[in-house]
Amino acid sequence: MADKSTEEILHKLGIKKVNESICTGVQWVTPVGSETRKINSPVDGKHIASITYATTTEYERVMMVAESAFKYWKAVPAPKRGEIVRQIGNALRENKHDLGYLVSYEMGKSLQEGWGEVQEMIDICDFAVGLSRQLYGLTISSERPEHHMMEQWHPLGIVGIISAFNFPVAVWSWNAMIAAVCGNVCIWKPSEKAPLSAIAVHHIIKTVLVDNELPEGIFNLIIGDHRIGEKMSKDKRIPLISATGSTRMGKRVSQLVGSRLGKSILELGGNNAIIVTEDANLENALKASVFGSVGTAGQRCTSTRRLIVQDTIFEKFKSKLVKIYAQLKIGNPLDQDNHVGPLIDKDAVKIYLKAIESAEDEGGQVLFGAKVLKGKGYESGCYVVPTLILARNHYNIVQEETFAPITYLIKFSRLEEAIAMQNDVKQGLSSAIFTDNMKEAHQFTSVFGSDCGIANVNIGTSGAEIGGAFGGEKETGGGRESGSDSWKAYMRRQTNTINFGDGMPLAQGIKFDI
Ligand code: UN1
Repeated sequence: MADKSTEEILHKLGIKKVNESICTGVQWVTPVGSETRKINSPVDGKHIASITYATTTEYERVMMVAESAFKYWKAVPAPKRGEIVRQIGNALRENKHDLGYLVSYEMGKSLQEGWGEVQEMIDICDFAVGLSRQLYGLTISSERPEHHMMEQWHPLGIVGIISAFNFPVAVWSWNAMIAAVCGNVCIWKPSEKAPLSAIAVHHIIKTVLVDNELPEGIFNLIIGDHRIGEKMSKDKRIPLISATGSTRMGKRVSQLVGSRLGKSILELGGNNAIIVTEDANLENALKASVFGSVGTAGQRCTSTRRLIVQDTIFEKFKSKLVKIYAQLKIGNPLDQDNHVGPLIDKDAVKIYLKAIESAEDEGGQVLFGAKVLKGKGYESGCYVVPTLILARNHYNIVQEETFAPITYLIKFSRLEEAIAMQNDVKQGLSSAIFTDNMKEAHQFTSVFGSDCGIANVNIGTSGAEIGGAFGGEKETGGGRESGSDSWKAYMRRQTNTINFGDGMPLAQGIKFDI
């Protein structure tokens, strides 16, 4: 069992020994099934709590309440919906410490990052509140006399959210808070690897929904295995599925949703590179490279996987990087002295080891790491040493996204060559260049530069702010979530032409006399 302070936090967040896995926002539902799953912490290997998986019976119940809640919620004025989201943001503020702690304990990211994740939730609530008064459409000049043309945005209905273990709560909020102010209701299937954080979120938001006497079905949670995700993807009653996770999972979701001509927002794998040129501020480039590579133990879709460094500074950069890696403290992520926590589970450790082996087989040279930690403090078996490998961009393993702290160092001589390598992977999420040379910076962000959804200058590949649209191209899936005008994906656009005259002129000058 978890220690006393953890027990207290779990209790405060409503986590019981065995938890219901279905919530309709204001009501928890006990599943009829008996398939129970134990959730162990990658931090210390201890059993945190269990959940009972949802079955198709509960799935139908949730769908029914969601459909009826949509009829209610879409009629609530958008700024009033924003007011509910404002209160959810405040409830999250009050619970930031505890929820961040649970995220860290359940998933293994550092406590700072756990709190940071809850902060992203709070920030997106603030963003969504403002947005609730800005769901603007355009007016367009009609070619016909005494006609008005305009665009309106209407909610879609039920939005399905499938989220991954690495951001067990924030990704839900990017989708759910925006979807909610737009007038949609949502159904969330969190990762089976980190469902307790999702349960805690629903305990937190329940108080807001109950206090405001809202009906059940606006925010729904359903925890089960991939079969629930498949059901959601096939379900015609869900016009939009937003899925975050592996490219393999995303392809499956996309096929199922596409075959019924539903919409999807896909936020899948990344293979993110930082280009460091000889004109870079080396200290900053090193800091960003290390954080991007080892933050969340390399388990962000925005993690830095490749460092493409100019030949003239390569040796200097490499030796400084290895020195920093040697100083990284690996251990319990709840201890703020540590820099790197565990991987999510032992399967992830196997994948880490296999990737290193593949890199070596292809000619890669391990510069640091390549080790699983054992002994006191590492009992969970999930702690690995962040690894640096001298590699070439075309290696098969370098072309893959490995969800672990493995970073490939690659040399270049001309910027065009570096950009070509940066783009020469299947994924297209995030990218960065470190340079103080204005021409290089602009080239990187121009049409001749990065092909990714995110292209940064003098900051790393991870840690995107919620105000920007988040997502990427190619096998990353093409979806955009969170800020900017991503809200449009959660609404349907309606073009209205209104004739306020006495005649009936036709467009394109067509005459039709009767
Ligand atoms: C993810 O890993 O799925 O930009 C999301 C970042 C975070 C979000 C990552 N804001 O690193």
